[in-house]
Amino acid sequence: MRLLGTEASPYTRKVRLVLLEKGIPHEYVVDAPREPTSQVPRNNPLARVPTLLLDDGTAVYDSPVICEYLDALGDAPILIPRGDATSRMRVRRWEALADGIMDSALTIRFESLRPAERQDPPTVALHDRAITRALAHAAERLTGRTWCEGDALSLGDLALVSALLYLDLRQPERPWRALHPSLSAFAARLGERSSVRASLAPPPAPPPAS
Ligand SMILES: N[C@@H](CCC(=O)N[C@@H](CS)C(=O)NCC(=O)O)C(=O)O
Repeated sequence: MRLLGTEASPYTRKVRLVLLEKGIPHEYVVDAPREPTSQVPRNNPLARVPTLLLDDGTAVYDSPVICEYLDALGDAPILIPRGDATSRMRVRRWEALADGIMDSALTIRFESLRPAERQDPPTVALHDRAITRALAHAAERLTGRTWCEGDALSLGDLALVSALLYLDLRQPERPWRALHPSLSAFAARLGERSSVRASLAPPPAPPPAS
């Protein structure tokens, strides 16, 4: 299988972490969907990354669907609980919280790219408040805990660290570590995992043009 994504995309990082944690063989291809040569719009009508291409050409999107599919491929480790409906809901809810942080941070990013006179401060403030609340909510629930849910790594952890790394990239001035020691410790713990380190390494170079 091939994963089309971009280095900055937090949703792509979440999927990469799932692939790496589960040891699923794959090729990661950096492919910005707006580039004229991008394969993304041909495969995903929404023209968004991440898009996962299976060996038979099937395209899988968006990131929660991809993560659920990948998790169902094997049990080592199980990242979305299978049996207990409440545990499963809690992990998916952590993912929703993290994805919501990503959504709001992306909205703020797109606003910042518009000419100053066309930016909408109320929109930025709305999404900024959502991120602030979501971080406080996550921090409170992580206090005294190692993992978002249960006693092992789950998709919730991978989604949350992806959201935090995106904040580091796009909002380095946001003092979430100082405000939330439990989140800071969580990010440091997750940052030691080889999957997270590999996702932050420079991507493979494209093959030379012939
Ligand atoms: N809900 C989607 C969101 C994906 C998304 O918005 N990806 C952004 C990049 S972070 C994208 O591809 N935007 C289109 C573009 O940049 O042209 C998911 O979870 O996969």
